[in-house]
Amino acid sequence: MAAETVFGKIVAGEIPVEILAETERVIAFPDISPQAPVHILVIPKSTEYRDVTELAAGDPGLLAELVSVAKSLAEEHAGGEFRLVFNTGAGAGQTVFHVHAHLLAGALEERSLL
Ligand code: DGP
Repeated sequence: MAAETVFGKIVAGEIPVEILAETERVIAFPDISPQAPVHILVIPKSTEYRDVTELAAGDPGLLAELVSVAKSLAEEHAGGEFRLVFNTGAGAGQTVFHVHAHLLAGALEERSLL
């Protein structure tokens, strides 16, 4: 179980965000500090999974749903081509321990990997 995080508060509606996509189990909203012309966070509503390895092991179908939502958003906002980044672990730059995919698209710098 992930500890309470800012994304848990977003899922609970305690911190307002612009919801760009929503399914029963997934929501997506703009990153507060965009690193690309399109920079959207796609997250499960469940607070159970700290990172993508836990999600892949615990609920691979939900991981597939994240990817599917990311693809739809990339089609809507950036012609369908995109980069999906899961920072995993503090040493790799993860700061929020509620699994999230960074969807990056639109005129990306060749080496901008976040
Ligand atoms: P990471 O470093 O991979 O854990 O990325 C966390 C991202 O979350 C970072 O790019 C900034 C974003 N972020 C943090 N707090 C908020 C918030 O309150 N609202 C939104 N929209 N994004 C946030």
